[in-house]
Amino acid sequence: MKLFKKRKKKPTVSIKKDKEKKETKPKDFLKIIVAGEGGVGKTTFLHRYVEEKFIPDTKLTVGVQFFLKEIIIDGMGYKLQLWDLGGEIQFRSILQYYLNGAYGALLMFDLTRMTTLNRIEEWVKMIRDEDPNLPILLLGTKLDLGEKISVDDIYPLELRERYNLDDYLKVSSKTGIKINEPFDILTRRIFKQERFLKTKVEGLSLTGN
Ligand SMILES: Nc1nc2c(ncn2[C@@H]2O[C@H](COP(=O)(O)OP(=O)(O)OP(=O)(O)O)[C@@H](O)[C@H]2O)c(=O)[nH]1
Ligand SMILES: [Mg+2]
Repeated sequence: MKLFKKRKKKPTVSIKKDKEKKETKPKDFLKIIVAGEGGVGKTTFLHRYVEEKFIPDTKLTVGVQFFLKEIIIDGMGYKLQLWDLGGEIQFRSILQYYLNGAYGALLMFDLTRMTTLNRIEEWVKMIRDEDPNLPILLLGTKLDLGEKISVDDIYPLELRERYNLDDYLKVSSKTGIKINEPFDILTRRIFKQERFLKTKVEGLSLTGN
């Protein structure tokens, strides 16, 4: 008799825990685009952000790949749905279709390859064609590569100014420098938008604690 009572109790407790968990989670996803030329480190960066580890042997992204992450900013919970767009030229024609419904974008170039910064303009235009007001953060990647870095800050800062980008940060997935900040900045920026407050706020961010 004693054994039977014990067995009955256990599942009751775990079901209650699950229920409590569900009730404190955010309800919907915030779609964020991660774009930039092939090999700049987008997939590596997202692995670092979501799984908190550096994966040195990523394969090139075919089309699009998804990552999910739940974060809490200023006491509010958000579910980020991160769309990692393959940067190789052969995927360029299909990417436009993935932009619809995005709330923000991270645009990345490789600090050791000036050519990847030169192509940023093309990416900005593609994104702004879909949504002229989309918040965009510019990220220079592979900051750990020290002497190989060939892009001077003045160029990305000039682009930031010219296209009214929301910020410019230098990151490294290898060392873990500034991995969380871009997402925090972008999420705050998204929720500051007047149009967002008016039309999209319901159902997107939703927990408190
Ligand atoms: N040293 C260093 N290497 C990095 C870093 N981030 C990425 N890499 C390397 O850069 C290469 C390309 O990284 P990916 O993340 O696959 O690049 P991607 O932008 O996703 O490329 P596509 O999928 O083709 O668009 C890989 O060999 C990574 O190991 C970094 O912060 N530091
Ligand atoms: Mg990739």
